[in-house]
Amino acid sequence: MDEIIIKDLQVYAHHGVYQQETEKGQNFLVSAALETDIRAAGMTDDLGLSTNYGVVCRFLSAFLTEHTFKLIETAAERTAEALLLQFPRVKAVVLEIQKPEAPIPLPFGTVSVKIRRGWQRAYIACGSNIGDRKAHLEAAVAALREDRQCRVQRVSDWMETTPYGGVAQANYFNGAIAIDTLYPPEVLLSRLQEIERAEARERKERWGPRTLDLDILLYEDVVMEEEKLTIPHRDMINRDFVLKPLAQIAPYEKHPVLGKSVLELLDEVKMDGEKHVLSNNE
Ligand code: A4P
Ligand code: MG
Repeated sequence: MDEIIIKDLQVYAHHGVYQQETEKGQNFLVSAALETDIRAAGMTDDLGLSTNYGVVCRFLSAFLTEHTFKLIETAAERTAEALLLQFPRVKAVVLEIQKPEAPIPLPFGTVSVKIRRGWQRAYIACGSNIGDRKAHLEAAVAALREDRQCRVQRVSDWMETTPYGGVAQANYFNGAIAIDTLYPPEVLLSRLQEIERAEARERKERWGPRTLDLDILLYEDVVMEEEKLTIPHRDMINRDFVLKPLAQIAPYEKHPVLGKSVLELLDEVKMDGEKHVLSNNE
């Protein structure tokens, strides 16, 4: 990805653990590599298609002088987040904050922290089979749209499906949502569970009826297997009601373990798997 690079922006600010640091202040040097596509701006000579580095410098300077943090770790974390929320063309930022006048009673050049933060693509499966099923799914999309740390990119059709998993229950509506998010996977899961709770989801029976179920299917090419969170979703490859809506919004996205696209996985489940999708089933 292209980059716009700012090196050693000087900011006089008040971050530090010691009282003298927060009271008197000191110089910090901020460097940022903004990962962003600048081809269109380069081809047209139009600043409107890029991110103005002067504005970014003023933003960094204002943010770091208006806030006070004990740790430069926190200063970097919060600054990166604010920058990503403020400048929509920036996909990720590598941010370094140096503290060359840190109170260390030894000769040294500088100390710094350096982090990379960015928007991450995640795919979410949603399902409902109690009450106004489509309204529950719409509520999930609305809640994600309202969350500044998430940007809803695509939403599939809601597809009516017969229940899977052997529990006798009403038909579902299922769908898939593509988001870009600043949340790491575990935090995204908590956020989705909050949204489920807001729709009065009660956890009773495994595979049983629910007003709203939100599962993380894929998160970039992350592979993790913990009891609380498994990515890619453990059972997605066996579920036509997951793969069909997912194929609508991300047909060529690859399963990071199997190396197969969503379309390939859907073809396999269509051939050998159970059939649950009633509508949209060409
Ligand atoms: N968990 C682990 N990995 C993940 C992940 N990738 N995304 C953990 C979300 N959660 C994940 O989920 C149980 C635990 O899984 C969570 O606490 C989380 O830490 P849950 O939603 O609380 O409970 P559950 O309903 O017992 O499990 P789950 O996995 O959500 O249910 P399923 O397997 O999705 O089954 N038939 C049709 N046609 N359509 C459906 O949508 N859904 C189910 C629910 C059954 N039959 C269905 C449908
Ligand atoms: Mg779930």
